[in-house]
Amino acid sequence: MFQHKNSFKEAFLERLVNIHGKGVEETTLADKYVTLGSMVREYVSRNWIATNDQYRENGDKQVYYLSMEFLLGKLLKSNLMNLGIRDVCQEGFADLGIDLEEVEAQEPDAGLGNGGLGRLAACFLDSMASLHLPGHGCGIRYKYGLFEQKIIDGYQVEIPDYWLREGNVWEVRKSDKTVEVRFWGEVQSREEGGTIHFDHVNYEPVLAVPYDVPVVGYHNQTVNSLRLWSAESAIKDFDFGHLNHKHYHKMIEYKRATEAISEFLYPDDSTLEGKQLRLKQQYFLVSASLQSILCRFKRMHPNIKELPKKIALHINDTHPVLAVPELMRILMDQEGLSWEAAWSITTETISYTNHTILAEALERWPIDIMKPLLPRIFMIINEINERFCRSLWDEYPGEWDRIRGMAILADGYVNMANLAIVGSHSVNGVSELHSTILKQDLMHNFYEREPHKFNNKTNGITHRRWLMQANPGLTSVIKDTIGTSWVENPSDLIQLVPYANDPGLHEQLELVKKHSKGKLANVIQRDYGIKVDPNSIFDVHIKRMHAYKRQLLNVFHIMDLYRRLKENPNASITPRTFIFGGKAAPSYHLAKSIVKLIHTIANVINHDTSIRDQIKVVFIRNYGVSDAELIIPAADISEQISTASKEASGTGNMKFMMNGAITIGTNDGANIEMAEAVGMENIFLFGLKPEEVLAYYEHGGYHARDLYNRDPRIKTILDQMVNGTFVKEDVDFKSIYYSLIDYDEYFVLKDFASYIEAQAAIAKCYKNKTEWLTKSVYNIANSGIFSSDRTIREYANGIWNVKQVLIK
Ligand code: NBG
Repeated sequence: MFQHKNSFKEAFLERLVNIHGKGVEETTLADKYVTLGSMVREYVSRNWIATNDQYRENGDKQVYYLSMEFLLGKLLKSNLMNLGIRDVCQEGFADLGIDLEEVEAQEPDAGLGNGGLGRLAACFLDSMASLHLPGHGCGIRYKYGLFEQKIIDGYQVEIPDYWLREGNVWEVRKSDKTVEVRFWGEVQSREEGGTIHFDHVNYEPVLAVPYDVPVVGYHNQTVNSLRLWSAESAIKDFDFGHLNHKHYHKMIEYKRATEAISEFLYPDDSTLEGKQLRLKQQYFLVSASLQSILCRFKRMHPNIKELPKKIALHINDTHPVLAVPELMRILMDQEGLSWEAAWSITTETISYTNHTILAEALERWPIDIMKPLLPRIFMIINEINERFCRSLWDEYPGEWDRIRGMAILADGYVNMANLAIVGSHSVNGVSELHSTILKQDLMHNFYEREPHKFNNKTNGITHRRWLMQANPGLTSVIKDTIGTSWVENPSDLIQLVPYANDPGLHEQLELVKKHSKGKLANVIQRDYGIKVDPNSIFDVHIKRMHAYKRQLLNVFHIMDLYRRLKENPNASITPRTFIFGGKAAPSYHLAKSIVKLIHTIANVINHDTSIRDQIKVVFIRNYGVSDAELIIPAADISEQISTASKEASGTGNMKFMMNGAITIGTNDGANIEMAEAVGMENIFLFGLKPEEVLAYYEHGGYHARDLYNRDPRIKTILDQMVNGTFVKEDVDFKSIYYSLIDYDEYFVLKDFASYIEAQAAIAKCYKNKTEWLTKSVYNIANSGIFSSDRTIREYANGIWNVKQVLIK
């Protein structure tokens, strides 16, 4: 049906009418989306089955990427592109007077993630399938994704994101693969044939029902799977006795509690949510995934000891770390292995990525919460801890502080990162700097004991979505200049270097950028009523709202620029459009007041005619994957200005680079490797170095108030925040004000002068078109190593030991 536009048109029209039961004329764009989506899903299924058959027949080693988050965005366009059938659809639709892009826009974003960690998982799935690697995702089918952000009167308001309202054309419910996950109850021990067995009794069963989503490789036959688990009640199997009134209520309560497990994604990517429900979600994901993975494994391989040869389990941050005790439980309680045998299989199978050093994000669960909820799992964790601590006592006699810091159970908590390190064979960070900090600082004691476990895997992004799909204009310019080998081998983008000064290429790049900026400007005008000039510098800061990401520093630059224009009305600057986007965690008050502050200054600046439209400030509400695809190609400047040492890697930074934006950034995360790749002259780095920041922390910070008193620019900005210059309404930004003046944990004031200097250099550089475009070419040319294909190859070879499988 996708061979030729005519057969496509025919098949499409027939489906459209059949599925929706109305005449073609009456169908909506959404109907058309569902129709095309289901056709594509069906088209994919042949290869999907073939892929699974081949994996099974060959008994190839499989990777399972366990993650609480997969931030997929939309799938129709990327599936059409990966399948190589988008042109046929576009032509067929053109004949029918249908705009394919409009149809694609109908798809709701699958927002099953918070930010970088979830989006990284989605990029990895795309790379694994595109590189012919047998790698699958395991996650939760949240009914509600990350909340929808509304802005009311400048404030963030959260609305549930019921993304499944109209169903999901990509998923296939596999009821026959349902498994049971057990909570609560107690553990009984019994002796049998000289060994002790443990039985989990009086538990509450929850059914885990898988919904599989195909993951389509780029121009190959591979279709891997993303298995998302949904929680359902096991009413039939659960003994309520006779359904009298009391039992009825108990049943309703049980049903509600069960379904709640896959209801909501926790909207926080940086602080530990100490909620029992979150722990339930984590165990639900892990137990369901492991049961189904082992069931498949056992059908093919009778010898359980082969597990590490045939399966790699990767845990995305500590959220799925209960995979360690869960695998131990299955191997011992169900497979009858000894502790020692189970332990060596478990640690050889599991590997772990750390994604942050922020103290508040390091997971610790109160024993009081975990023990009753997961009695057998807790028992096993306890035993892991005992054995581990015993070996520490032998190695470090009397060093109680060291041992307490490394213990899995300490001070009434289960320390999840320690469990992850002890229970896996590989621990990696996500950029060189981050991995170094793990080794030298956060995990130093572990590193000293087992240095071989520690390694780095610098993050990457799929160039298929973030360049080819998001920026078709730039894609064809690159193809016209250096051909197409970079599509397969993104590092071939380096072939652009000889053209770095090429006026012809510059001209085309400028045209493409203008076009993208125009498109974004139209959306801004349409959705926000703000008129922005496509000739101004588009200076973009899009990511989660967090103090360490320092949206405040950006705001202070805007306030400073504005002050200068007000003081000198005839001054002319390089006009700028500042674009922000990002959600604040609902309970993160400071981040929410920064959202309000941005709206407050935007409101004043955008309406001040005296500055002659030289500055505009826009906040894109409900920022998500699809917005990023629109915004990034239109950006001139990429704001990557986190406090040095705090951003583990960043991945947005790489997307901008690949689209030719110039980075203004700190020496943090992957920015450092980007600078090494592109050269210092093609990136604007500023601010404290990570070692300086860490040294300040050692000594309790610095005196922010002195800076306030010394630098009149800073004083003016801070005073203006609270003295009514911007704030005509009844809000106060005192909490921001005091957070800076009293402690300034994230060195906003400390880096201010250096940031302003870098921004001035950027403004100057932008005036010289040739210089700017040359930098832009160098950025694109050197972005290839930040493709997630490179990252995934490193995981495949360095951690998982998994080989390519070409699907026939
Ligand atoms: C985030 C880091 C980012 C990093 C992504 C992906 C968490 C816990 N961490 O810097 O903050 O790019 O992970 O590795 O979400």
